[in-house]
Order: sequence, then structure tokens, then C-alpha cells
Amino acid sequence: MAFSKHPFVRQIRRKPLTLVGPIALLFVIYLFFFSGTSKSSKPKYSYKSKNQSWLSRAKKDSVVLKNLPNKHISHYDLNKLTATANGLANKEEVLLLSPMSKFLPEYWDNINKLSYDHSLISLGFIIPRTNDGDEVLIKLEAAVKKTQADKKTRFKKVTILRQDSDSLSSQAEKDRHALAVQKERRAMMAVARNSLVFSTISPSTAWCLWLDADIVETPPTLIQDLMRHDKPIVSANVFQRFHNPDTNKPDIRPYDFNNWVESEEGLKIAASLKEDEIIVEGYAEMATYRPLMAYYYDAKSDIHTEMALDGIGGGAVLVKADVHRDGAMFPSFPFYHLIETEGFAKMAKRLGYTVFGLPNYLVYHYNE
Ligand SMILES: Nc1nc2c(ncn2[C@@H]2O[C@H](COP(=O)(O)OP(=O)(O)O)[C@@H](O)[C@H]2O)c(=O)[nH]1
Ligand SMILES: [Mg+2]
Repeated sequence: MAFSKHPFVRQIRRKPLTLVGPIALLFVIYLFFFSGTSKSSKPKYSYKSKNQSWLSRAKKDSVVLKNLPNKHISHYDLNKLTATANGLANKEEVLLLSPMSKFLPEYWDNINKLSYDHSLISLGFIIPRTNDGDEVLIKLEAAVKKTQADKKTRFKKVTILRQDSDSLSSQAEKDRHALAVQKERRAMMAVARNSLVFSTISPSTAWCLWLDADIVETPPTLIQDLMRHDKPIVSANVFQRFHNPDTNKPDIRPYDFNNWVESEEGLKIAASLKEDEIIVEGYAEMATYRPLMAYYYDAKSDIHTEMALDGIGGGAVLVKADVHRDGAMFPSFPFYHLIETEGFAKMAKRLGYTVFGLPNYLVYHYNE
């Protein structure tokens, strides 16, 4: 059959107006879906949508988002961010945090030897704004440059903060350990720790490792070893190497007395204190009779023995990042008569987290 003889074509020839209806309908449909995009000139930045089919065009991005550059918004699903016993296999990111008033090459060598994947570790430092701090900054920057230049040791990211808050002018051990200066000193340390964690934590941080800058020796597996316990907060036992004059041999002794279990006596003292007074552990002037983790070290027992704690120090502590995200910080003010790291443990417990220590897992503090 010839084309011109098709009944539809013949119908159009006889009554051309029959076409107007369907064409008008198509035009109205076109206007309804496409008018917005076809009329306006192309925006400078467009928010790319994956599906460009005509049906999906009807579901436009909200007007607020329309003119943003690509990747302007980063989405992180915190539900998918895990902190597990097997963090390394699960590629969990660690933020290693050190307040630093002195740069010790031994500390630096030790963190370079950590066997956790360095590309999953970010480093954060906070340095006092004193003359000593200037010196620290020079040494730290030189060390960072060297480490980051080498693929084998390079960390994911390094952030160095200069403190905007005060710190003690004298950092000699006898001065900083005098009971009279504890409230002021620990309050300043608390502010520095808070600045450090709240400025460096990222949406992909799974764990925070608090490691003081004078911890000069840890097992290279420190991070994996602490993670293995899968606790919200877990603290290592901080000891110190020294030359024992009695035996004339190298020896070790407890150093950090801030890892403790609350006692009846400690609670009684707290109840007798004025609102803004604090208890600092490890001073004979304030005998709390709290069991101190430092004295629970047993060389013959399993290094992974756990003990529940109420107070902790900051020497070497692994914290699930969610504990900080939920709001646990280092109070610079008396919180249940506790401040800084001891107050942090209390605050975490008030938020419903458990706090543990490993009495047989030793790390070593510098001996001045
Ligand atoms: N940013 C900052 N870090 C400090 C300050 N004082 C001490 N630090 C660091 O904080 C950590 C704990 O302080 P430290 O004096 O060693 O406490 P101690 O070991 O209990 O005597 C160490 O890493 C110090 O280098 C300070 O004023 N500002
Ligand atoms: Mg120290």
C-alpha cells in the first residue's frame, strides 16, 4: 500500500486540524517539565544529579542547594564509623594527640615505630605560647618534615596548634608537681587538651590516642594492643626507668598515680570539700586511700589484665572518638571535685561509658 493511501494520512489531508489537539497536548507537557531549566541561563555551578532522565527532573534539588559548587557538602554517616577490637583490619582512623611543652627525640622515634598503619593515623599537637614553646615548634616541625618525606613513616595528617590559653612559666619537675600549683596547672592543661581534641577531631576519626609528649617508650603495637580491649576508655600503666642505687642496676618504678579506683575515704574527702575545691591524687597531704593502678603491676601476670577505673591520667589513653563526640571533655573547673584527665573519666562515666586500665601493660615516662 502506498504511503499516501494510509487511512491516517488521508484523514490528515481531509481535516488538518485533527493534528492540533495532540501537538498542543505535547507542548503543554513539555512546558510543565522543562520550562524551568530551558528558560533560565545555565548557572555558574550546577549541583549534579546522578539520574538525568526526564522523570527524575521533576524531583529537583531544593532551591537552597541549587547553586552550590560540586562537593560543597560532605556526607559522613556516623552510623558506619566503627571503633572495634580489630581496628586495623577495619581500617579505623586514629587521632594521636599530644600536648607538648618539650620535644623529646625519644618520643618521636617511638611514635615513628608504631606498627599501626600510619596512613590511618593523624597527629595533633598543642604547644604552649612560651619561649620553650618556640623551641618545641622548631624541633617538631623539623621532625615532621623528615617523617612525612618518607613513604614508610608518613602519617595521614599532622596538625600543630599554638595554644591561645595560659600555661605555667616554670616546667621543672619540682615546680610543676608542687601541690599548691596543681589546680592552676591542671586547669591550664585541661584547656589545652580540649582545644586540641575539639580542633582536630574529624568525622572519620574512630579513636583518639592521648599520648603525652614525654612518653618515650611503648610497645610498637600500642594502638592494636589497647584497641583489642574494645573499651570506650582504656589507660596503660605509666612507669619510669631509673638507676636503682640500692642494687646498682637499671630498674623501673611507677610514675603516674592518676589511674585510680574511688575509695570510701576519697568520697568522704570530696563530701567535706567546698564547691570549688579539688582532690588531686598522689599527694600525702590528701590521703584518699584510693587503690592506684600503678601499684597493681604484676610482672608475672597477663599484660592484658583489665581493671575498672574511676580516675585516669593522660599518659597513654585510648578513647573511642564517640566518647568525645558525645561531649566528654577535660573539665578545667571542679567537676565532682575533679579536674582535667580525672574529671574526664568522671564525665565519661556520667555519660554512661566505662573506664578501664591495664595494670600490667607498661609504657615509660621520660626520666628528667
Ligand atoms: N600545650 C601544653 N602542653 C603542656 C603544658 N605543660 C605540659 N604540657 C605537656 O602535657 C603533657 C603532660 O604534662 P607533664 O608536665 O608532663 O605532666 P606530668 O608528667 O604529670 O608531670 C606532656 O606531654 C607535656 O609536654 C602546657 O602548658 N601547654
Ligand atoms: Mg609528663
